[in-house]
Amino acid sequence: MTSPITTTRQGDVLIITSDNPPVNALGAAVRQGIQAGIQEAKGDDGIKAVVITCAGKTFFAGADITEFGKPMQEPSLPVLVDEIEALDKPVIAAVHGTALGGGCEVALASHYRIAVPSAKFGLPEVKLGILPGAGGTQRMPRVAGVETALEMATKGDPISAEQAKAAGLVDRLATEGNLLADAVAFAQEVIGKPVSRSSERPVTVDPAVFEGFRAKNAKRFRGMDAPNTIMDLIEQTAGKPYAEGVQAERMGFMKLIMGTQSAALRHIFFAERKAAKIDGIAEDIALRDIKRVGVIGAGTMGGGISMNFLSAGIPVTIVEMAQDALDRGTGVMRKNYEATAAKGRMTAEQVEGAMGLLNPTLDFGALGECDLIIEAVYENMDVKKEIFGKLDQVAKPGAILASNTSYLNIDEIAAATSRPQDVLGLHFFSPANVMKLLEIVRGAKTADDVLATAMAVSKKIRKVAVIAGVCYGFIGNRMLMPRQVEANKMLLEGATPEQIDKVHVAFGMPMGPFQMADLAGVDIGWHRDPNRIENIRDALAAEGRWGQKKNAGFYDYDEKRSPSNSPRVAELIAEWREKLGVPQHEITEEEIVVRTLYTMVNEGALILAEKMAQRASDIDVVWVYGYGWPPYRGGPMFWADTEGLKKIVEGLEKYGFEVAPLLREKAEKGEKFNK
Ligand code: TC6
Repeated sequence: MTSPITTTRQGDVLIITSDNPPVNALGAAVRQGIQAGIQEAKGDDGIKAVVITCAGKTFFAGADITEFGKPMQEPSLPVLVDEIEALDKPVIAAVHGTALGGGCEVALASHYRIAVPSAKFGLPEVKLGILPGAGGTQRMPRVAGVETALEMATKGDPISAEQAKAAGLVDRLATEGNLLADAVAFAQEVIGKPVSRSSERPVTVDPAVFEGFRAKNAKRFRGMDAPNTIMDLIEQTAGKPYAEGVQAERMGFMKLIMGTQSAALRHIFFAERKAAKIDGIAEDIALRDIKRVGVIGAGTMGGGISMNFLSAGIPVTIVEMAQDALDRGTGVMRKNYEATAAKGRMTAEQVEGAMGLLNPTLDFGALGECDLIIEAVYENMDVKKEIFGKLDQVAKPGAILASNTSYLNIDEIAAATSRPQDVLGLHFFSPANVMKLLEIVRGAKTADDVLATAMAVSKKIRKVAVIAGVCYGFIGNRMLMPRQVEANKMLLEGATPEQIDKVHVAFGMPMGPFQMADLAGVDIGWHRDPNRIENIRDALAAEGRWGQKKNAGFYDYDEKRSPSNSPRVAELIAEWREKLGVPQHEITEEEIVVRTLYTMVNEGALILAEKMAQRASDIDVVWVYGYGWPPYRGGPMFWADTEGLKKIVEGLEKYGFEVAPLLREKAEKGEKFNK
């Protein structure tokens, strides 16, 4: 097999080039090739300096994640980076694309770093539940300072070459497109100078920095193993020799990589990428061209959906029925962009650029120039059918017609047109300009190229998309239903909203079912008839307890929106218990887990058996990216696998639930949902 590494010479500079598509992951062959290159430099007096660089779209994007959990082939990455650093001839890392994880550690072990301005540096290991285990926790503080190291290694977000230069991580910026020549010139300048090794640099640590950092991020890192281990390791750089720190790093790495959190996070990494693959459709299918998008409805959803496209540079025609609604909608979009600009995440020119791509109009006929049209009006089948009938008249041939419905039948909507093959669901999640998830709903007649185009477009607007089949609530909302039903029942049987929410928050969710109801609005879906009160939720809504927006819902809220238990809600619950004659019992944490979480897994098994999701990992992606399921638990189906499917079945049976046949079958065979 040919090596992905080649070495060439320019004068007395040895150039080690990796060509390991798609992202130059540091797999065994790459590591062996670099090691051979370093040996070549060591053994040849004619070589006075080394440049390490990559072909293709990026510098090393990290260790090869597919190798994790398998026997390690020599040299390991920690050994390799030490050999790079130990060379007594200057080594220059020449960086383009993204130097991530192990890639960033190769750069840190090199004696100098040069990068094109578009390059990025990052330590994203924490997002995989592990830590920079090739000296990264020890070299980064020495090179870029403790604060930069803490930010990069515990949060995992990359920084620009410019920021890296300011932090001391990059020594020199190269001219875009001229990286190799600039790197060789840099190498020639430093030939003969004593090499500066990152691991030998001193580091100063102010304990107050750590205290402050931990306090500021306590909520963010709640329940997560990796960030806490990383903070400890960086703290250890103070006053300790490098060798000792790196040994602790090794132990920390091994512990994390063998843990469930890392397995869950790696599962989600691959699940997200797998979700983009549509079963039965060739990857090279010809796509439809999407140059302009139409959005029907300038409400919260329509506005948020439009912003995705505008931000990606795709012009949008947005249609409303009345001028004031149109003005209000475009006003909200502008305000949202300006708020982003105020936080420094957009420039004023970018705001104007995005808004300049928007064509707000009352003329439905203007949708005739759009290649993809998304309907985002309220949930009413008759209204939607009427809109799609009208769309059929004005849309150009081949335009994709999408509904943003959260529940309704896409096939019925498609039947209102003469072109059901062009119709599908695009279910965005609120706030649509922020939430990463997109459910692409495949109708019975949706054409393959329509689905594939929707998937490609989702990538352009930086969404994580999952294919769902036509069923009530698709994947996410369908699984939310049993959770909600059981949570409400438990209120009547003796639990408090706080008791149920607490279990969900302790599990790692951002909030529990009742906190979520208060945030979304208790009045959502209420029939608004004060004489028709059928349950506790209706009773709250009828009293104007609509949730956070009214400072009262399942909880009472003060001016700062801090919740407290509500005596009035307790009274209402007691009234309903009595009225319905529901027997009381003590509700344990176990019961809450089974009735609100195991039931979701059960519904997920039904969804899978009905082929409403392509694979179990797609369900996990929906819950992690759309509903705040803690990524370190890998999504409901992965979590069920880690709990053990037998245990899930026993729990469901104990509380009298009908177990989904697929779940039972897998439990009996000792199988898992995710292989
Ligand atoms: C580490 O370094 C630990 C070090 C300590 C050791 C002791 N390995 O994302 P894309 C695949 S941990 C293996 O669609 P993009 C990916 O699965 C690592 N495979 O591309 C996909 O395969 P598919 C720290 C990898 O242009 C294909 O490449 N590094 C790896 O949108 C294309 O990927 C990270 O966590 C990998 N490391 O984004 C970085 N990376 O086509 C992870 C990617 O068969 N990677 N693949 O589906 C990324 O963030 C992004 O891939 C990207 C490129 C920004 C590099």
